[in-house]
Amino acid sequence: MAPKPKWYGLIEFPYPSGAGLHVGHVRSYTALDIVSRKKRMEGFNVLYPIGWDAFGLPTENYAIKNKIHPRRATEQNVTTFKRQLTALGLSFDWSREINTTDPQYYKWTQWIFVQLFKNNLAYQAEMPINWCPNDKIGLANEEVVEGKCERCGTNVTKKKMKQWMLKITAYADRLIDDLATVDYPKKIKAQQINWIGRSEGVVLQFLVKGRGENIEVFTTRPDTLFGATYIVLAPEHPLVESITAHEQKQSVRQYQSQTAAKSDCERTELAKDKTGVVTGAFAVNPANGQEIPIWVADYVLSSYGTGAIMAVPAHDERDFDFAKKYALPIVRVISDTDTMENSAQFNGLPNHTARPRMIAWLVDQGSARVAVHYKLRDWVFSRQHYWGEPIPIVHCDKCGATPVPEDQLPVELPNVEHYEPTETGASPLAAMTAWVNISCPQCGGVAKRETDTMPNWAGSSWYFLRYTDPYNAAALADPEKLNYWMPVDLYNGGFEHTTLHVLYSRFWHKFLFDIGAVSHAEPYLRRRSHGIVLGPDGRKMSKSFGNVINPDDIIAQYGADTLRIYEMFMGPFEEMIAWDEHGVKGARKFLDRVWRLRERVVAEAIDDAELARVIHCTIKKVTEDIDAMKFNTAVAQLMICVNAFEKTERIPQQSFEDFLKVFSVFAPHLAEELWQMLGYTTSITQEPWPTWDAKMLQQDEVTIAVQVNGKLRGTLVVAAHASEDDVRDRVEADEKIAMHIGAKKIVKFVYVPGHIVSIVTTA
Ligand code: ANZ
Ligand code: ZN
Repeated sequence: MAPKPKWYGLIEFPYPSGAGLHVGHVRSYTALDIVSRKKRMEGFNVLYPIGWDAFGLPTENYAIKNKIHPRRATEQNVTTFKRQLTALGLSFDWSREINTTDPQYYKWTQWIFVQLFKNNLAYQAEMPINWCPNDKIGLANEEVVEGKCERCGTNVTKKKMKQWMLKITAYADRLIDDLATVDYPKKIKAQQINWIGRSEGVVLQFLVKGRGENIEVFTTRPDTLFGATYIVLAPEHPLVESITAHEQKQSVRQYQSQTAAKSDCERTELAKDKTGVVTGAFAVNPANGQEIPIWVADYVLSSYGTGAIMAVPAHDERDFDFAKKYALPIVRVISDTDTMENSAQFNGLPNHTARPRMIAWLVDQGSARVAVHYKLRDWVFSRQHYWGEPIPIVHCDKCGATPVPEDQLPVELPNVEHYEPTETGASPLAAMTAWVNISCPQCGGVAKRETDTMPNWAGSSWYFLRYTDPYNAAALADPEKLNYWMPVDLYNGGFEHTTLHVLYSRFWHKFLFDIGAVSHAEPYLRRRSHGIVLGPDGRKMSKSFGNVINPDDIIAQYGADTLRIYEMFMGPFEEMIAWDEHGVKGARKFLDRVWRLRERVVAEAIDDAELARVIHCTIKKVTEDIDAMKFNTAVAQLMICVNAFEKTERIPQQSFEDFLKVFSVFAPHLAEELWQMLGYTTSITQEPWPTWDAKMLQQDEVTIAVQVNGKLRGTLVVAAHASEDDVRDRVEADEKIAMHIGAKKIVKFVYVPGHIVSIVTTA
């Protein structure tokens, strides 16, 4: 027997929160369950696994609040989730269940970190990090939403701390370019590209007047150089201190400390009132030797480009606002017809001609170099919290940061008495001196363990690899198994993970590819996203709105199949949809109708062409709709099929079986029950997926509309394959239509097969 082809379907493994399963999880998991069940029946070797993304702040916070250990809280939450998922009849391979908090799992998360460290992609840096004063935790940029902590809503401030960083920027180009090799929705690709924000421009040198130093500015608009009327340094720029004139020192320092409290988001907001302070120093414009003032202003960020800009108020909105406020000169260098002006030898040239010539001229004279900058920043990877993977590093005065030897992994999270964050911002692990003090693995001298832990994005950056070989103690997975199962054929998850989890995991996967640990450059062949399920009131489900629907209640009242069918039928899969109790009732009624059909099933074959046509149409439509992830229209077709069954007194068993097979992937419990009632002792899941016959799809007769001079004048039932001549004969023989033609002559007769006849007559 030929080996089965593989198919790997993946859902984003859940975070086992205290709140239990959400109906949003149900939408995503049911959809991929349907695809997985169908693929199995089509003869694929299917991997549809599940596990727990169980480290992270919510569990830690829940544990602190409820005075139980996060490990216990996680166990309880997993038990609840498991019960709920099992009730839904999801066909997960439970033998591959993984848990990111299991030391045998995070051993490999730590191993990957060590490889990153050895390849200079993990490093420590003193970083002004986003700091949530409430959660007492450093936040990645992505966790700051409009200047506020994503978790608790507190205003985020800045705090300088030594952090572990991962050099995702080293992969920026490949993370953009390789998107061309995968099937993701356009919107998701665009979001990733924007997030990485590759920007091609030039770095220009502006000499500081009276000093030997240059200020470098990054600009995407070197063509506007003659219009640069001042320079702006970010308040954190290293030159601020040395160039500021004596009499300006105090106001500059004051301004710097004001800025420290603001988030990048607040600082660069277009609408915000611009502030700044003059340094008293001047810079020389390399294009015309003009001396222009140097300012410090917080609308320039230290973390982007070179942390300094040339301001061109005539052509840049932020610079314009600033120049207006501080009465700085505004010089237009590009006219309304896009030709150059106020630009010396470039005057009169079209902008697109001047631009490359200006760059060449500046590069020639040594005041410019071409540069690419990215919005993407390196990934702040450490957290000062308990409930995460310990970072497997030992600090030695002599040897510096040294990785824990691989044969000593995992570095297990010790049991601490207090896992509350400390007021100083240090991890609770820092207080465990017995654990912290250790001898250096390299020189044997006195050393200390790293006490920071990894962010909750760590375990989810490679979990899909572990499913291929979940109990392997010698490697993150057996290379042969990885090679067989990877890449993931279909990965479904939330839109909100596009720039975080999906990007992070692509980065790790590319790194693992580079060191030969995996054999593909991209982890996911096809990515799709489901729309979120809103509360009945159209708002996001939330405890505080009291609009949360608990899947347990729906299952208890209507059954798991009802919940599955309802969530698939509620609307297009990728769209946001509000919960609707009527829809749930409708789904249950539909299942009741299917249940009653069994009374009319007869063993003998019946020659019913119309019923056969509906069955074949149903198989075709459901097959194609599942492939295209149009689950709602697939359910609609199942309903059409049930209508057709209800119209006949006797349903041939063969037809009913075909229906049950395609229906079974949506409503597995009811389908299995009916299958057994037909006398089968094996499961319907073992049946091959039914096929359709294209010849059977045609309708024998069709109803067509007849228009005379643009007005509907009647309908006719004709053979589906009738020729235009046949149809014309029928039309002319029809008394009612003939009445509308009367004595006039037909000048045009158009027949659109199966749909409409359009007749134009003489006046
Ligand atoms: C002069 C200029 C003239 C600019 C003009 C724009 C328009 P993107 O495309 O996002 O890369 N810029 C550079 N570094 C900055 C920083 N650290 N903080 C804030 N703004 C910064 O944007 C590049 C442009 O953003 C650069 O080009 C610079 O302003 C500004 F008509 O230089 B431009
Ligand atoms: Zn040492």
